[in-house]
Amino acid sequence: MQKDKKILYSAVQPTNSLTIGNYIGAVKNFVALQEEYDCIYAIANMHAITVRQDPAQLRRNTLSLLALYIACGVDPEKCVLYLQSHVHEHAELAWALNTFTYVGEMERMTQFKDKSARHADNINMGLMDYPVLMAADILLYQTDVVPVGVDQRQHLEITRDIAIRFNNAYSPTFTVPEGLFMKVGAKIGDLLDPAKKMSKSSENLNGTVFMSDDRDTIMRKFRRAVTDSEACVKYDPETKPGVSNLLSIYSVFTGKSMEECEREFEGKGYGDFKAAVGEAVADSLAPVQAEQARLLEDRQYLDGVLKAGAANAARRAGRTLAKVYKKIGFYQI
Ligand code: ATP
Ligand code: LTN
Repeated sequence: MQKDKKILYSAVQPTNSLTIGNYIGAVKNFVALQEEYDCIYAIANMHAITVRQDPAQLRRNTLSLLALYIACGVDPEKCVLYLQSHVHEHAELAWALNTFTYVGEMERMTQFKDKSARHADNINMGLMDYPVLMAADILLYQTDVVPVGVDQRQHLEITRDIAIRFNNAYSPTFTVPEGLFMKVGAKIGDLLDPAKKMSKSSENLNGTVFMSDDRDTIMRKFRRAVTDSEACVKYDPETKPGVSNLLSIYSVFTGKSMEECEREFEGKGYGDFKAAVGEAVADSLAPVQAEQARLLEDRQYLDGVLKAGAANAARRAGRTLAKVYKKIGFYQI
């Protein structure tokens, strides 16, 4: 056990294929962080069913996300990598935490309001309870740090509130986690509407670049990306949201600083700029896609990773849940 390292937890839902927004805002950072922290990464399939999923597709997406994690460099030897539904403590802690969460708080969550509007025919209790399950995920592992995109900031705040509330009602039980938000790429915008976050569930997917897109599709999507009429490649998210979004993507995929990127495109037109961003993304994704495909052929290896991950996660989660059950007065034999 790595007691000297801080505990870091994050998860991604296996809905659809991941976008480069998910990659930049989440998975890419997971790789860099695994050296410094005691990392636990989950595939949040229990969160995924808050929106109706096709069962066969959900199973496929689960393995595909696992393979993608590993293909991107998340190392199952260095961190805990597991499937949320394999560890029953998540559902159990979520139930207990429900009694420390107010209906009004959940109704105010931005994501709940957005998703209720988008899925008006299925505003189920799970959709509303989503942040409590997320709090259970995080608190079960005595997490210190949670790297997520800014869209999850509100959920992290409520996790902290619930932890503090529980600790005050009994005695210190949960570590109160901190969010870790990256400076560049915390919110990648839609290529056609950069004010909106790039999402795998937009109506128009021409502004969303998927990790699984081939080179031609990637080039086409970047060619059509919205810019402005200035013909000047400068980073200024306020006045130039489209160009700044493309610069952020370019900077992340090439590893160059923003200044370097700006200098590279001095005096160049948007056509050249957009083509260069597309090339950089396609070049970076090609080896990841190849490795993901190779891993997906090796089901035995992937199942082994999930099995080891679940055993490890369950051991850690079990300790916290036992403490909680004792404090709330569940009789133990
Ligand atoms: P959807 O796009 O369907 O609304 P989602 O991608 O937000 O769903 P998750 O798959 O759970 O939902 O997100 C995984 C991670 O990716 C989270 O940490 C989230 O903050 C991050 N993320 C999602 N979209 C972006 C984005 N456009 N820019 C940066 N980070 C993002
Ligand atoms: N809701 C998250 C996915 C998620 C998560 C978590 C992230 C589920 N459980 C715990 C961090 C910690 C999202 O990113 N959309």
